[in-house]
Amino acid sequence: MTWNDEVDPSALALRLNDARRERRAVAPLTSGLPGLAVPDAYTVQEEGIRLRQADGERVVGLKMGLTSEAKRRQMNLDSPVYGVLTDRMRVAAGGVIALGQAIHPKIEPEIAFRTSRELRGQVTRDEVLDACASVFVAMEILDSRYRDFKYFSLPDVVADNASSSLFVLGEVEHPPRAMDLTKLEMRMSVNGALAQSARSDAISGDPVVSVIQLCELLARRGQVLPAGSIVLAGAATVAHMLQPGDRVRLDVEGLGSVEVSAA
Ligand code: 0L1
Repeated sequence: MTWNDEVDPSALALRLNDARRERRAVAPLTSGLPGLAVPDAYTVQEEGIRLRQADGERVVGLKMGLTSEAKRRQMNLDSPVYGVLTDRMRVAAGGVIALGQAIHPKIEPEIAFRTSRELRGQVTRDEVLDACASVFVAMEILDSRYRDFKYFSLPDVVADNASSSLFVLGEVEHPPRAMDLTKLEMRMSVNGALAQSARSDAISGDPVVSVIQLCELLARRGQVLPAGSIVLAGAATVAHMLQPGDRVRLDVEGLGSVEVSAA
């Protein structure tokens, strides 16, 4: 579609930004704009990030979404997407998520990277490993700004910053070549009981492939993955809906653990 005065990306971004700030679920954008395409949706996402930057937030990295087959099937959405992480979205390891400040939050087990060099366009697995200073355990809290999770389409998710809300990072960072990143057992427990488990190759077949895909998606927008970025490689399983009192812990073989609570 082409933008006109009625379909203005800034206005759509403002609608989603207000929904986030006011913790109010809104109708998917495509319910009024069925022609909204994924590239247009990334324009809305970028406008939304500009609003957050104008409010003092600093971009610290990117997240991949819809990386596991389990998640794609659950959401009935078929390709990976990315969103942007800001400093204000970070929760300290062991910290508390205030559920009253969210709409319908859910949490997912992830693996994260920290880049030490810029990555641009088509990159190889070796180039990603060379450009990443470290790999570590992470969880992402999603909080789609749309009513009912199941009615939205890919452009809706993209425009809504891939549902990203908060993230928590493990405190111990490891060199990315120190282990086989495709074979790590990941176990997420809630209040001591196992809630989700998977092997790390559930993330796009290999979490490093997720970073390769991120670079390709960014290149389509004429963008690069900057040095010093945190990259959440995407979830290995479906998400757990957070309830007050939940204590969520993720253990990843070889990478350690991280915990967060919900109140
Ligand atoms: O991180 C993700 O998988 C993005 C997908 C968002 C859909 C959802 O809100 O669960």
